[in-house]
Amino acid sequence: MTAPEMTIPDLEINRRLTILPMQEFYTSGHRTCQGCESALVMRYMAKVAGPRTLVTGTTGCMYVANTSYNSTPWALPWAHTQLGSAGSSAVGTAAALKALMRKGKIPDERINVIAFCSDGGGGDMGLATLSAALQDTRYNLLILLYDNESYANTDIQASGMTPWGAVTAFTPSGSQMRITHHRWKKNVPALLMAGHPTGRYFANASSGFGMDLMEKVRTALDVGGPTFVQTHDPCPKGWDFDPRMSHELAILAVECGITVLWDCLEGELRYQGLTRQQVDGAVKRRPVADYLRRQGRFAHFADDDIDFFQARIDEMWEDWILPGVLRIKQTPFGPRPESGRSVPEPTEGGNHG
Ligand SMILES: Cc1ncc(C[n+]2csc(CCOP(=O)(O)OP(=O)(O)O)c2C)c(N)n1
Ligand code: SF4
Ligand SMILES: [Mg+2]
Repeated sequence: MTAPEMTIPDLEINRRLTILPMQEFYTSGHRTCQGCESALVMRYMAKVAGPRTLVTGTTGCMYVANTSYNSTPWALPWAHTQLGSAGSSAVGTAAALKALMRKGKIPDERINVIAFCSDGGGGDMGLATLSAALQDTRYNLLILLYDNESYANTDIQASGMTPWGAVTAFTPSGSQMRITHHRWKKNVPALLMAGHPTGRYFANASSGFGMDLMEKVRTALDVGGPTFVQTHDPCPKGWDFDPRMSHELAILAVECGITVLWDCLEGELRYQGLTRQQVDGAVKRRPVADYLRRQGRFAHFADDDIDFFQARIDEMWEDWILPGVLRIKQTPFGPRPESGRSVPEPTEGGNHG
């Protein structure tokens, strides 16, 4: 069978997307929850990757809900890989392709390799494999981490990327202990970027900003590898809100400065869209309460908890030298001007760690 026509021509690295193909490569046939933004991320990712793409994905919602018996939304070659092994599966797939091409068993052509994982399988369990993949400069590969902020598929357990204070199956709120999740969210894209100078492209995106997300996926694929993109995806089941609000919540997280749209191409850090306007001071961040108060997982928050959350977000915007990206407030070259904030501890009932 001849390969389907490439629907997006090869782009120069880092070009803005102006034309999108009509074709979908993640289609109907999945069983994700109504309003699942991670499913939308898969659709965006597949659309801009095009048909000459191999995808692997770790155990989780985007595996289980997309592989019901005799039914799948994938119109691309797709394979499941074990929870925690996105990085190794990306390297293995890219290495196998290269070997087949070298031996002349398949034509030597560009084939995208994408391995996806979520916060549990990538940000916690599989971090070591992501690290190994991002050190391996022999292959072109993209790792996409869809962050739905819990181990969603096994009924919403807290991960290292679950926001502070959120209720999950493992971190309920009770009369004695209002807050039982005490860990501040792990910043995986910055962690990977800071520690892997061999990585060519790192990006933080949001399901609420589809064009930005697709441009980031496309940039990653065009620059080659190794590359990493993370997306922030509201999950109605895990976060406890009406599915109609999914997209709005993703956008709100950016408006409040909780999700930061940034990327780093070959060592050059940039901000995008609304985030960029916030960094430039052209747009003010909304209060985090606007985002938190719309979700059942934060319904137990007292005003003090909101204040604590707001102070942490303010700190990362106002005191960090790279706002919202890396917690560096002071260097031998000096602090950020106007900094000097101290973040309060959560108050009675909110701090039982
Ligand atoms: C090694 C291993 N441990 C535990 C499990 C059980 N398990 C399957 S899916 C899953 C949740 C994964 O969470 P995440 O990676 O965040 O993906 P999500 O479900 O949120 O899409 C778990 C714990 C497993 N499949 N393999
Ligand atoms: S639990 Fe969340 S991530 Fe999983 S399919 Fe439902 S909405 Fe999507
Ligand atoms: Mg998850």
